[in-house]
Amino acid sequence: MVKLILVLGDQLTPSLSALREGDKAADVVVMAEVADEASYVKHHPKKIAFLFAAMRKFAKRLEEDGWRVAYTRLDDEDNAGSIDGELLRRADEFGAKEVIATEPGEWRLISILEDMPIPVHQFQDDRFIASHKEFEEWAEGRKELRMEWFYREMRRKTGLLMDGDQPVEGKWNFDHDNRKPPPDGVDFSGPMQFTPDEVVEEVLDLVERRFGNHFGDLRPFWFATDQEQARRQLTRFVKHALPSFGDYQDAMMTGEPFLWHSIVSLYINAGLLGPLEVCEAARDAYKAGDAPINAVEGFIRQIIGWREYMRGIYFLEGPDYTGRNFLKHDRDLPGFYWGGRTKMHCISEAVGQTQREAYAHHIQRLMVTGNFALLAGIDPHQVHEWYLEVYADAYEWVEAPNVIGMSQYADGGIVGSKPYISSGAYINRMSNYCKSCDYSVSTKTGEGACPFNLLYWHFIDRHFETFEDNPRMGNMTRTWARMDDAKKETIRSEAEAWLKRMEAGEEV
Ligand code: FAD
Ligand code: DLZ
Ligand code: SF4
Repeated sequence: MVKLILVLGDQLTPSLSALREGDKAADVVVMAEVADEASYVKHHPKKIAFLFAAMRKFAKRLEEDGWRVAYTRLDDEDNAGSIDGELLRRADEFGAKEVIATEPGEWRLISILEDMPIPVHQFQDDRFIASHKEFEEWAEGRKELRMEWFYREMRRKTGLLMDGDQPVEGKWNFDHDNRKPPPDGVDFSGPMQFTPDEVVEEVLDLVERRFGNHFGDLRPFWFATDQEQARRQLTRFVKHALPSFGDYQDAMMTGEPFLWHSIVSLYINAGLLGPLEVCEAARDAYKAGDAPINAVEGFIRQIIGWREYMRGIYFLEGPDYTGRNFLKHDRDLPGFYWGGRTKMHCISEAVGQTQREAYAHHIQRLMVTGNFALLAGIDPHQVHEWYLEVYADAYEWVEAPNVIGMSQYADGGIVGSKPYISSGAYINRMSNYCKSCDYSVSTKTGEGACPFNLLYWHFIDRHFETFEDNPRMGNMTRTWARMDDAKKETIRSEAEAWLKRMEAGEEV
């Protein structure tokens, strides 16, 4: 009996578990561009175009490989508009009575598949290094789920950078050598850019017509859209940027959106690159003496450590995770997250490049847009939706633990043992943004004071009781407690006045 094999837009991997479970001779692969997935949040047009083009190319590859593929384009007349609708339509068409799927990366879609009137067998997504069971077993009974301990397990499991059962060069983590401020000049010209071919051009026209009202620039479009192109970007990164990745992974520079980052998250998350293949390329560069240990260890940790850990947390914590709001923040996301004008140069740089490229690197996401939202008390669900919409690499399994957990502390400390907050001093140390800002980073209160400085202490004041016993926040809460009352009152009233102006839509 014919079965349907579902391949979602972020499952573009030839060795996908659903494809392994299927029978090439009898079954039909179902792939569909659907309005529901493209607009349940208003994804950045570049992200939609990337996925649709990559899906079309992957479907062709499967056909060349001997699969029968039922592919629905967004504009097809009989497009049912949703994944479950398309599966039912195709079941009818082919007389199929069941579906084979690889578990989606979002609770919403998992439950849609579970609720279908025909059986859907959801197989594990074993493109990840740790299975749900392994993560659950690791988490079981632990008081704190710290990434560093999980990461060591993943090093042992993969054997990456291991010397027997010990880490190479005697240390698990070389972060001490990293996090340098930006250098004077930048000698790396960013990721490989691909000229749109016919398939991509057709998709760009479609996305322009249908999703032209979503936030973000569609053109110029340069992403890789197949495995071969994505591998070329990986090779370029390893050769030109990896050697400096460690040193400058936290640096930010005006007009330089990519610096020494790899720009591979969108390709790994959609399935065009495998996480192990990416790590092995970096490991090989280390072995060949082409990249230092601090860069390679730091890079591999992001992938087998942070990436796997975030997925583990998302599935461990369950479907209510994105609704958590430990600090009870309820302010609306201000218009400057959608490209409105702001005098804060750091925000306008991070949001501007997000609008243009659907990309910002980790420290921009965490310490600029994330830090600001947390300090200003923005509703974490709105922050979560923003991140899910605007980044080409955003899927809920990875975005939500980064935003709800790491960035907004809305999970009450599962991902981070303290909130990631900073005053303007951190941004000034790690970037050259403050040099071109209307605000003065060295001014704490009064005319021209950097809003991060004001809001930082305002946050400590608002949440003093929550954090006074947190050992990692002790310095800050004690400093606030010791501050004289008049200064505290100035900070409170200036911060509140500033937030009021922001809420009123003034250019702040
Ligand atoms: P590099 O800096 O070159 O890092 C290498 C790789 O490590 C990345 O490609 C990615 O696969 C992995 N990685 C690094 N940090 C993380 C992390 N914290 N979690 C998971 N993987 C990581 N990453 C996403 O893939 N999707 C998201 O939706 C996403 N949302 C984020 C939201 C916030 C608030 C923060 C602070 C981080 C978020 N990240 C997300 C993690 C990180 O910012 C991106 O993975 C990274 O910026 C992607 O760019 P890159 O490929 O150049 O990464
Ligand atoms: C993100 C996305 C978009 C924009 N469009 C589609 C689509 O049309 N068809 C599809 O199969 N998948 C799409 N996706 C990816 C899914 O939303 C993704 O599989 C889930 O969010 C789970 O990670
Ligand atoms: Fe951002 Fe403050 Fe620096 Fe301006 S002065 S760029 S607002 S940190």
